[in-house]
Amino acid sequence: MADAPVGRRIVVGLLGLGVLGVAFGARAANGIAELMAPIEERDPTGLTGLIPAAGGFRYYSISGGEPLRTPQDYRLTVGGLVERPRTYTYADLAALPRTRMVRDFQCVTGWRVPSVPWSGVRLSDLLDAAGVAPAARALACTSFDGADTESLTLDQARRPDVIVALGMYGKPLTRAHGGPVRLYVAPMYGYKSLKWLSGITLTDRVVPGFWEHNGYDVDGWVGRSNGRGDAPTS
Ligand SMILES: Nc1nc2c(c(=O)[nH]1)N[C@H]1C(S)=C(S)[C@@H](COP(=O)(O)O)O[C@H]1N2
Ligand SMILES: [Mo]
Repeated sequence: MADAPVGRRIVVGLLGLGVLGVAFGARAANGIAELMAPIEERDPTGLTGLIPAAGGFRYYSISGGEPLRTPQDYRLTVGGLVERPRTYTYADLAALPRTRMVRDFQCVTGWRVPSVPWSGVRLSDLLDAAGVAPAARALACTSFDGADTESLTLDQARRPDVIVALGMYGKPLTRAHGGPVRLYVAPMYGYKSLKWLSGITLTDRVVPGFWEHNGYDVDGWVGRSNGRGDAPTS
């Protein structure tokens, strides 16, 4: 876990971009963010190997590698404040109704990949199946990289554009992009889309995750959070 000064540096950097947005307009600020991205990215990801990847994506891994689960040994547990805790296999998830959407993918550091086709299971379907207890207010999600964590409020998690993703670009999700299963939170910055998803625990309050401990907003809305003036994702 990085310490507080790192987090503050990021916040200051992002606020600076917000000021530029006022002076030059949001488009210019986006362009500047692109130029500055390599510097910005080094801050939150002191632990990270950043590799520019195909199609404008950058691979992120705070654990410094790509953990491996095959579809055969993959498991997703749903527990905490639920009536029916459950462990899903990959085959269980693949058999559930599939949601598809084409949306931009945007990292808070400025890079954006337009019109990415995603497919997966609505998180709300898994929550309904689990029977969320009345005391539950939020979700704490874990990754089988053993490092990254993310939170969502229950209301955010129930949105129809928040999925447990199994596919990207019409193919099974690749290992580098968080396969076999990752979160995909369409309206929020990329850090909310936890890769290599392994667990969902219903909690009575928001438990800030890795990126929030490193200075990012718990609510990661594109264009509204983290002091950025990005256009909303399409
Ligand atoms: N497990 C894990 N999930 C993660 C990250 C990470 O480092 N580890 N990085 C996040 C960030 S900051 C972004 S922008 C996206 C990047 O997704 P990609 O690696 O598929 O491009 O993954 C998010 N999910
Ligand atoms: Mo990111």
